[in-house]
Amino acid sequence: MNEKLFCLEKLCSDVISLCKDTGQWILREMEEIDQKDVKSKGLHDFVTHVDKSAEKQLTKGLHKLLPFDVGFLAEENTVNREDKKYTWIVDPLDGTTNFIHGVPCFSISIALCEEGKTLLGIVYEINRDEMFYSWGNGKAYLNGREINVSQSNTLNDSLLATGFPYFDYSRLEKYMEVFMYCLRNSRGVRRFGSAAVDLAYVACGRFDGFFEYSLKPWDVAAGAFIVQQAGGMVADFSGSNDYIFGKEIVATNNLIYNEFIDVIKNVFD
Ligand code: 2AM
Ligand code: CA
Repeated sequence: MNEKLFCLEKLCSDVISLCKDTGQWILREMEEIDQKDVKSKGLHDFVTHVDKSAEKQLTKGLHKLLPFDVGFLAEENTVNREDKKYTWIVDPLDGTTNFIHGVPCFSISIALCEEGKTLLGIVYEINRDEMFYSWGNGKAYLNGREINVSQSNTLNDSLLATGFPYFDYSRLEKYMEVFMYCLRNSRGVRRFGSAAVDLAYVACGRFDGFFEYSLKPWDVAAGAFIVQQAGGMVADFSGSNDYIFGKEIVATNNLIYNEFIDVIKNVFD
């Protein structure tokens, strides 16, 4: 299959419909969820039948939309990973811990990549019915309205977001050093519990910057792309491009990037 055989704008709109349907189903399931439904995948890492069923619904729908030469990289492994020209990177429920505790911040995150290059990204924050997306025309959208990163030009004027380490404590001290710097030198630091939402909020200018380590490709692929399309910057902690598979990410508006990455580089180098 080659790119001429599908229109990214139409594909994006079809994936949006799919996310809406699955997202509303997830919301209905939240009423029923019980601690007995929660299984542990690793230290402090949980999964429910809702994550798995949502992933099946999404990957089935995505397969119908693009049936050929497309593989999946999906968090719950309900589909085999195969290396193809195109890859859907899917997190059916980003913020599972919030979901099982009834805290209303979780999302669906879907990106389509062609040999490592992201072609489209969608983050659907289910509770607020907010659809963040871009299909690579140089623009990003929230519920049909174009969005851009913020204009704050110093960390001191910035609201930042992060995710606290919850299983890999090997870099906790360095993380805390950056965190303390941010506490002292910004308007504040938020921790919402869905990296995809944090990135979407950087894209639309609610947050000015975000950093976290130990993230997986499905947590960041879509959101990082939306940030870039909205005019922002994304990097790993050394300022390079290995932020999808490299398990560390910093995303900012274009104005505070140098100041923020210097703080992170100095600590993590
Ligand atoms: P997940 O819900 O898809 O696993 C925020 O720190 C990120 O880490 C989220 O994107 C979340 O993705 C992941 N995560 C996994 N387990 C977590 C936990 N116990 N607490 C916080 N985040 C967790
Ligand atoms: Ca997940």
